[in-house]
Amino acid sequence: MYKLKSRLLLGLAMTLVSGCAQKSASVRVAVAVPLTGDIGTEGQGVRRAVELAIEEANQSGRFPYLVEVRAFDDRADPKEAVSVANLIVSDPNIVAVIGHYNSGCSIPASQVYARAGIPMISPASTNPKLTAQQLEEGWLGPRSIFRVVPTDDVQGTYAADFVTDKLKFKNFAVLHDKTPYGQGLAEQFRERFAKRGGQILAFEGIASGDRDFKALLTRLKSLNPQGVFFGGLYPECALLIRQAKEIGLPATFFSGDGSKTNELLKIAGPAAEGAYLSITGIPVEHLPSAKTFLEKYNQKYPGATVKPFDHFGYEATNIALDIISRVGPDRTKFIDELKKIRYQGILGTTEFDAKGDTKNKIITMTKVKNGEFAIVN
Ligand code: ABU
Repeated sequence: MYKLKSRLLLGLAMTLVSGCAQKSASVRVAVAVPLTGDIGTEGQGVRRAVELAIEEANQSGRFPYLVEVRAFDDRADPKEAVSVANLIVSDPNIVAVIGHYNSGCSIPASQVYARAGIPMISPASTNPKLTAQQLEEGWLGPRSIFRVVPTDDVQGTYAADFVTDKLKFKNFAVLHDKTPYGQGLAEQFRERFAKRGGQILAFEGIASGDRDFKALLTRLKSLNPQGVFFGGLYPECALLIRQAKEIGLPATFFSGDGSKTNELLKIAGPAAEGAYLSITGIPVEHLPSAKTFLEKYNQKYPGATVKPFDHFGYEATNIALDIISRVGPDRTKFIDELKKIRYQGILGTTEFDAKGDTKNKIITMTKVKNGEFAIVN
């Protein structure tokens, strides 16, 4: 009896020790986004969503090891993104990267990841080049770059068709922030609008970080455009909208997914009323499949606002976790699985095309009404 008891106790102790040993081994997922600066508001949201997904995975008990998040701040700066990417590839425990946010960061960073054979899933970068570059001759790695958001050719075309078909606008002034995202989206809009018979009265770049656009807007006023389309991010978009109102430019403002955030409403204030902003996918609060995600997010982060790309970050992380649970922390196997995945999650079914782009191509148009974004398509 004594011997049996001792053996049981020894067995239990060994199980506990081996269990602890297994859990102490860590497998890492990196999230690389802006965590500081103007765009830090958006990147912090993605980080929160990624951490929520990882916490749920650890609590589920489905992994024999601890899955850890490593968060990196690229400050929305392409050079910093490359530095961050080099740090990430130097950590052998990192299996996959969720990031980056800005296309201008994702494109150069992706080249570092590809050379190291690390898979990357962007929750927000929409410039087509990010994935298209992998099909070009001279690409220095496996085809390992993916994204869960539709691209700017889809969004720019959608916006141009919307203003042509629904609003019957005949002319536009088009502005952009000279970044791969902002300029790319503006070019897609310009091309499609002109193709549909619309007139482009102006096409001009501004500098990210500029704060005074009154001279530019006064010039645009003399052209009397029906609409102004801005390709860029919310800080500049909000100021353009506010200053247009201040100088009496009566045109309707349009922008894309980089501007559609509650931060824009805070800066632009009442001047934002009537502005149109397109967004990738369906806003999370209108997605029945995201109800539980929202509940858990609000529970874990009371008082935090869910940002427009958070549910994409959550989905990208859950896709990564699903693959790790099936093939283990092996980057090569991970990439092979990602290419053929058919994942059912809060975005519906996610599958990737030959470039690595999601096959989900939904764009939603919103309009600011009573200080909120209302769906209008
Ligand atoms: N797609 C919205 C903003 C992020 C980017 O593509 O640069």
